[in-house]
Amino acid sequence: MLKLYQFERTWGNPNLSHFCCKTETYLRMADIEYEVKSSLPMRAPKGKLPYIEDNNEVLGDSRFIELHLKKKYKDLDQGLSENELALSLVIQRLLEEHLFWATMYSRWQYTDANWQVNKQAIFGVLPPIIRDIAAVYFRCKIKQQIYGHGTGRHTAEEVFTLGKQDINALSMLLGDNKYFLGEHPTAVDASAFGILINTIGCPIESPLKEHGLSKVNLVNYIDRIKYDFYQDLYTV
Ligand SMILES: N[C@@H](CCC(=O)N[C@@H](CS)C(=O)NCC(=O)O)C(=O)O
Repeated sequence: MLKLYQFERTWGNPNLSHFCCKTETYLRMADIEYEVKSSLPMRAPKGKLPYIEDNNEVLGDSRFIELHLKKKYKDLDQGLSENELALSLVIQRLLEEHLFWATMYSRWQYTDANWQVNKQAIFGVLPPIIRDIAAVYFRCKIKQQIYGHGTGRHTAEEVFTLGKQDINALSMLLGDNKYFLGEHPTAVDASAFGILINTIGCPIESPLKEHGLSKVNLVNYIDRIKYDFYQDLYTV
């Protein structure tokens, strides 16, 4: 059976990693059988989670995993028009390559309170001294990534100004739709759920989260997908 390697569940959500949550949501939306294996980025083929193992094939990066799942199991985007496919890609890139970084800034850099919550969630399982060393090492590394991306060069106000623009655009595009491209879940919804629940639906406080919470359609969208595809999280 396909194995999905990801962080431990936490915060009552599918995953604190946007991309792990995205991948698991695709698997569930497409009704593909899989088993979860807890892992850490240093064990992953590209040094980042998630990765999968499927019949001795090991694949890293949620975008290549998605291509694999579409080809081998089920393509959630089947039947979409060329325009819809283009829109789907554009929305995913905004979520994964832009809004994502504002949420990383919120977790790793914005306030000490957020950092403590994030640290506990990721490193809390490790023994005390190793936990602190790993936390310092990874915080430094991720802050460099945020800086490298460009987000880390802005003031907090600027980071959240840009992030709020993303939220506004996503809320406008979703409108009253059940899913981004209509009545049925497609790949963009797996991505949107993974990134939005980790923006609005997690215990990391910021003006970005507050702004997201003011968009009722986005809040309902996340709640609905969580309820429809992660019933097991409600019964634990
Ligand atoms: N483009 C990758 C991004 C994956 C990613 O950024 N994973 C993060 C967790 S959300 C990670 O493992 N980071 C560890 C690191 O950068 O050292 C994907 O789509 O899977």
